[in-house]
Amino acid sequence: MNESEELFDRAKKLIPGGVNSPVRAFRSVGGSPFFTAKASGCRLTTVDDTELIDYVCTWGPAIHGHDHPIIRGAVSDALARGTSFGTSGPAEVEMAEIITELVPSVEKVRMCNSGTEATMSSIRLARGFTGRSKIIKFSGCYHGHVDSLLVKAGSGALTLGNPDSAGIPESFAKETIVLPYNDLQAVENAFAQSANEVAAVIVEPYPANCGLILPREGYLEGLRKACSDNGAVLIFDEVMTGFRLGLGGVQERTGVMPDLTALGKIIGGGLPVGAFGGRSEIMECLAPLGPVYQAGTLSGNPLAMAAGIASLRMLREKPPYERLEEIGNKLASGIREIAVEKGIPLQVPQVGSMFCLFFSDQPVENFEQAVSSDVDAFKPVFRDCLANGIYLPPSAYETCFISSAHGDGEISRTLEQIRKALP
Ligand code: KE4
Repeated sequence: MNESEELFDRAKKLIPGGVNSPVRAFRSVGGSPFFTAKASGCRLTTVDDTELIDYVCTWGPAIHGHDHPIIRGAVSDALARGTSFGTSGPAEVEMAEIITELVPSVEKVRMCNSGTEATMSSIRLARGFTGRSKIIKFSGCYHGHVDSLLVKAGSGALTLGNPDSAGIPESFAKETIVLPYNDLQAVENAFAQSANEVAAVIVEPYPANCGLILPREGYLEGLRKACSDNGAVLIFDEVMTGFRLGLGGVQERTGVMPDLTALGKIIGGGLPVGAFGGRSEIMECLAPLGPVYQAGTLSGNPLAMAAGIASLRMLREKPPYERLEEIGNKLASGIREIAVEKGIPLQVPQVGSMFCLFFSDQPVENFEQAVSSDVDAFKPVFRDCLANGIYLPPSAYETCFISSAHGDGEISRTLEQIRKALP
């Protein structure tokens, strides 16, 4: 038994499933999960001293690679001034200034401690602002473990085969309308049936929790119009895509402006963080100004702000997006070429530094098509890659991330290994 296996055995005695987040248990890909001792650049080193090229990037935050010296330095400087104040501090003001400067639709922003808190608070705010209770979400989209949104959810919920979590009262679930992504008619029908009851539509503008799915031409614009026509709040969950696909995320790439945006991951530079923001008239419904309550002991924590500000300043000063697009494209097209050579039905959707593998002979445009792809085909590829130093996300329903620390050498090594791993 190696050290990861020993640690996993100990963990399973005290932590449900041995993990603090389900997807880490490797349940859908088999085998015992490795434990990480350290991370640097685009590599993880396991407690058994195995080095892995990392395409999970701690699920998105590590866009600069792990343990970036500028982020490390910022955190250590902040550490010398204390870990938490419980009062407001200067770093929160700078963080708000950067986010409102760079995310086009965000006029006011509130910090919190996770992407889940960001989407949960956005939903509550939309309900408080509109006085309505129904929410429209899309099957396969994952917005964190929010009661109202763990209905036909993606990510770990889908990976474990329970996209509808237990523990959600029927009274909650009936307020959530779940529609297929990329189907505007379904949205129009839903509004026609419950027009004045819909508080918000929440969407991952580029869903990346049931693999990576891209919007059909005009789809996001159609969501925008349907919300405006029906007085519903459009919420973009950009926890994953915010600052990942450009300084202004998907809303900048597409020009489609939501009313509220949920953020997380990259804005914390690897420390626990979330944020939600948008139109001032909506944000000003939040306590202490308005009747919608939201709070957090560690919201705007000085260490998380230091890491996040360092990360965002680097992105603003030297945007890596062209390079990430180029390297992402190189990797995705390389994998497609290998699949064609081998006659394997494989789709490799890619945008910027995000890509995924769907074992399907058709492009995947929604959750239903994602789950009917050959999910089992992913498992041996994952295991073979892992055994040869390439760490892909441990689920066919996640998205791979590339960081600025991934270079041509890593890409060639990865293509070589994927060529061996594909049957
Ligand atoms: P957190 O509460 O995990 O910080 O964020 C929830 C969340 C919200 N919205 C989107 C679009 C997300 O992707 C996430 C979290 N992403 C998953 C990975 N797909 C986190 C990994 C995990 O659950 O361990």
